[in-house]
Amino acid sequence: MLAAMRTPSRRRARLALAVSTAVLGAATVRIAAPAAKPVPPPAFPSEIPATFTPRTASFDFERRDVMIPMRDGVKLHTVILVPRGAKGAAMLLTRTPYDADAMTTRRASPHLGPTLQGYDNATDVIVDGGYIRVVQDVRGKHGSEGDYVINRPLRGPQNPTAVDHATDTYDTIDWLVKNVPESNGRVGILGISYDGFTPLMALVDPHPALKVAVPMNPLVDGWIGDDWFHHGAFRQLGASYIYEQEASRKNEYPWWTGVTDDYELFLRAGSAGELGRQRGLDELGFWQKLVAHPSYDAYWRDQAVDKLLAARPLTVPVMLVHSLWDQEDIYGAPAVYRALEPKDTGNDKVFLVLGPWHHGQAIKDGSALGPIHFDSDTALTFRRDVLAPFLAQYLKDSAPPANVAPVTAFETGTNAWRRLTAWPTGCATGCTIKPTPLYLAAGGGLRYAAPRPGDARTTEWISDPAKPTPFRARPIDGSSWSRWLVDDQREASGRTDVAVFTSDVLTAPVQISGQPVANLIASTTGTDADWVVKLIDVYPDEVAAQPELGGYQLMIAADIFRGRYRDGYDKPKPLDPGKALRYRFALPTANHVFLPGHRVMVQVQSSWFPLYDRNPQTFVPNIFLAKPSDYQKATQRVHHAPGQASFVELPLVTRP
Ligand code: PG9
Repeated sequence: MLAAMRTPSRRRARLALAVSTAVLGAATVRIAAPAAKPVPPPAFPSEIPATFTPRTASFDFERRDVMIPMRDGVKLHTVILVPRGAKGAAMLLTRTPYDADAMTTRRASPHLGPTLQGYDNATDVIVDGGYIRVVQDVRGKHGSEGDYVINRPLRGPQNPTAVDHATDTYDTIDWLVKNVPESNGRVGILGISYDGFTPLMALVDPHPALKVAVPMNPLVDGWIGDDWFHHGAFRQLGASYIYEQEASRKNEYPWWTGVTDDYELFLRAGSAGELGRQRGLDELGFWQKLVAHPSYDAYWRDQAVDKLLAARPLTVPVMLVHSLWDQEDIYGAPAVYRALEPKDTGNDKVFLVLGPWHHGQAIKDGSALGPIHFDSDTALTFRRDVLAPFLAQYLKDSAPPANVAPVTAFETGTNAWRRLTAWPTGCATGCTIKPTPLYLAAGGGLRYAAPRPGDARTTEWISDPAKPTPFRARPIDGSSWSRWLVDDQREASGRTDVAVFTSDVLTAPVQISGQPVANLIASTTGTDADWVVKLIDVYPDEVAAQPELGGYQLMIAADIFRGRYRDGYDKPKPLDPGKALRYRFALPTANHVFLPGHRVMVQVQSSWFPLYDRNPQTFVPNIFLAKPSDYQKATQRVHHAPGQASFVELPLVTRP
């Protein structure tokens, strides 16, 4: 079809050329005259108008794109979506590095709900609530001016400028209340992850119009337990995120791997530092800071948000939303709760929600996580019964007080929501939490009784950096990343580089609320080592209602600890080879009931690759810069002898 049309048009062009030559020739004979003026090229205007204004009069919302000036003159790109006919409506603000335009044009639609759906799945709360939706690019990203610094620290030792997320939020709110006439002058701020970190920063010297903050899955401490390190072990899978976020303002350079299995990619690179060099990450400011600050020094301490907020007054009600299987920021929300709760003397400022979710699942379908089903859409319940009334109470002019408990916690195992007065308490009244050691025992046992004389003293395995233990079944390609914390741990328990300890079948429920604590007595033949401890619920051999759960090994709380930090996170030291040393660290928050018929399991291993970089097992000052020859096999031993007992301390709920 296209080829057939091409020939006649070329012929037409040749004909036109012949005619104009003949005419010009005739003219030359009759007039000996001035040189011919150059013939202006024919006009053939672009079909695209210089400006185009979409006809949106029929839309049920109005979109305003504005550049809001900050106190230093930098302007931040902000999208304001005002429901048509809104009057006296409150504003819900999200501040993001993830592109305000993309977040507000997910689908072209004349309706606000579908327009936001996709990125902002809490449309049931935002749109049905009649709020004015405001989404702003943080400074330095996408449409905003200024310089980008990941998780820009507060003004102070780590930020020499006069601006930070607290001042930018203040200036934004100040502009909004003066320039959005449809608003009632009240603003709430909410968001997930990075966009959950910004609501926390908004609590520092807040604008008086800020009435409520809902940080969901916020990054709080990037070294202890959120995105970048866990207890000193580097989360190198974050390299792709840093690359895309920092290689350009508008994320123009997609990360590439060239392999189907990230295990191969990171193993071939050698160290995280070497991967950074090969890929140009070493040109990016944040990567340079990671490499320069592998330990918990002032760079990290000064920007730990829980510590910052603990040192300031709390005036704005805040609801911290935590996901019990958060694969990215599993530390943050409960840490801020611990920091703020003592200030909340009236028990009316700090609220905590614990849901059975992955990172961000609170605004998605919360009926299941992987194969684990929760008997109802838990995320919908949260949004409808907790989040919506909570926001309304503080933002709407005449909303009734929300009947929201100080702590709303989903109990996994029994699949029930609990209304609690504080966290952790285990039950509404009368329960106590009794830290109870569950001992690793000779022969792979796990019991409340301490080790006995005469039992085998250690369990050992070889940890080989040439074959690190995968954190999930290979190939590891990023798919289903959000579900990896609920992967079946049978994959690991069958390996020779994973030590496994299992209880007898339970005859009564075992309920835990809070952070289990790993207390390992361990030795290595190397001079550095990583210790991964996983607390697991082992399902009965057969589960009639859901056969694929027969024998399933579900992680309830698990984390990694880099051995060099056993004397202090800021004091990396070589380990004494062969010496039994104590490693004590808290695992992430759990609220779980191990049911009768189930068993409790603890797995211990020395790598979780490639999510975490490999420990060379030879002490080097900076693991980012480890050389291939530094990576050495080691024999690891956990001890379970009298006087050298390893255990996991359970936050056991005891009922009156
Ligand atoms: N976990 C992501 C993140 C948070 C904070 C800093 C950098 C990354 C996120 O999902 O936003």
